[in-house]
Amino acid sequence: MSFYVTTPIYYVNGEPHLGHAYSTMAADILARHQRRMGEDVFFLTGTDEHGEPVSQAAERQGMTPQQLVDRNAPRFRDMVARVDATNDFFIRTTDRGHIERVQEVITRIRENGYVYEGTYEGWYCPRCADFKFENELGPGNTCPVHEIELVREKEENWFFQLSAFQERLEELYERRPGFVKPDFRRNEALAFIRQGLRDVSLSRPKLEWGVPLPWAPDQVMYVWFDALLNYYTALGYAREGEDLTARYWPATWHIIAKDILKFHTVYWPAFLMAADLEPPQSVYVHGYLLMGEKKMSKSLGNVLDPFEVIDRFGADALRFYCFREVRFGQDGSISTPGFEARYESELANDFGNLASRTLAMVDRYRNAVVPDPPGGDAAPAAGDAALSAGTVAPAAGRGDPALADDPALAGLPARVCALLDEAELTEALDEIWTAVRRLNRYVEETRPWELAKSEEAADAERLDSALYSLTEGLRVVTLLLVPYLPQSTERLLGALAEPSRAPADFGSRGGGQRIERLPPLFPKIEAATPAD
Ligand code: ME8
Repeated sequence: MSFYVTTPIYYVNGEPHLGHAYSTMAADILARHQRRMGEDVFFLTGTDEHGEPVSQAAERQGMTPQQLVDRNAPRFRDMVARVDATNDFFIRTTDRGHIERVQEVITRIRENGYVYEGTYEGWYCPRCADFKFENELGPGNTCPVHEIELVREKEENWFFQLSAFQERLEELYERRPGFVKPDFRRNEALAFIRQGLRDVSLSRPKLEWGVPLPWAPDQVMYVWFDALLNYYTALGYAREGEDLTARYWPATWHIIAKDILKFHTVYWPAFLMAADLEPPQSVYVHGYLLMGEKKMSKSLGNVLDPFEVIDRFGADALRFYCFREVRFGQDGSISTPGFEARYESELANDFGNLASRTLAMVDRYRNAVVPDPPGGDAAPAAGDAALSAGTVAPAAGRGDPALADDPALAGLPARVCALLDEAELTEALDEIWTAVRRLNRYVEETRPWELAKSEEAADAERLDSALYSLTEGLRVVTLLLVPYLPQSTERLLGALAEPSRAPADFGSRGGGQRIERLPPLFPKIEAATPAD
């Protein structure tokens, strides 16, 4: 099966900030998850480089728009690499391949009869690059997003006949209840459609920086249609000499935030239908990361720099924090003290300690060799089978039923994978964390250090069982955490002598493998920042 996930393409006239990193990390977690399930994955991100804000910024800085975008696009590419995203391509809307395909699609839409010439008058926000309806305006004709006064614009241009798609969009929403997630966002999109759709302008006459309309090259395409098409055009030229469209289209997930809901859940599917193309399978609309009460954004000037956070805590910690602290799909506040608290209590203490104490005990009490599960490989226990995903190889080992049958661990891989298939990034992480904490409690309950002192044969067997079960539990939670914590789990899986990656093997292993001890996966904050 193929799996295609995208992020928004970011406006190249600003600096990349944590909001951009957030959507990129979310899409990356989904891409890594599907790859480790053995799927054929394509992951796209990139930059939105046309439109008025870019040409205005270039003019202010005394350079051409092309110079400005060539200077800024690498900053976004760098952000993507720094958060450890494994994108398969980075699209820029100034790519030749993109421009040619945009012109092909728009020509088809015109041939299909959905484009006409007319006059447009309305309130225009240059930062949103969007005309606002009267009922969308803030007090005093302001933009509700950017809190700036809007200008009334009147212009001759070409229109896209969005109104022709009202019924087909309603049908699409009816037929595919999961088209937009979470549900409350689906309801919002559907309410917008049911209000009645008006045609939208397809081109801007006063701008030069954009994709020229093939039949009227004095006008450039409205930047939103140019930008939305990136999800489709990239597949045509991302691999030289190969067209990936049939392999990956329609996209499985578009990951976006709520600010661009209307474009992705109303305009975009209609635009695709107008070109006889399939709409995407689903759009996940996440919330805003807030600093205090406000949306974090460049124009509001309250940006948290992801690069600083990564320098200080590492990319894994940032990836973990964002999806643990803020429920994916909802708005939520983030802060530096919040980072520090979660880092210490959850990464360093819960997970880091579980890993180091498990490795240390196997090393000390069993010469670094994971004991065989009591009873050998022959007869898998019911609880042990429940620990596996259900779709994977039959269980080989036989762990302590006190752990394997515990609701926190029984069936865990299947539950986590099902949540990740639905892009429920926070719920999946909650499940894993409950298991991490259960494993730590298991150490306290079994007290291996006391069993190790005993001369009794039964205690030696208990110690084998406890160490086997603990190592096996740690191996499973580590495999499950791979998409969130790619660097530290790679080190830990190496130390656990776990060979499986894609597909990950959640079915339980026997014993006999030699482990290695590791320095702390998440060093104390003071130690991580000697310069402070
Ligand atoms: O809108 N919290 O680009 P953009 C969470 N080019 N996510 C945030 C965020 C925040 N505080 N701030 C930004 C555009 N984002 C268009 C998109 S797509 C065809 C064209 C993320 O640079 C979030 O994904 O303004 C949001 O939708 C996106 O950045 C907007 O990025």
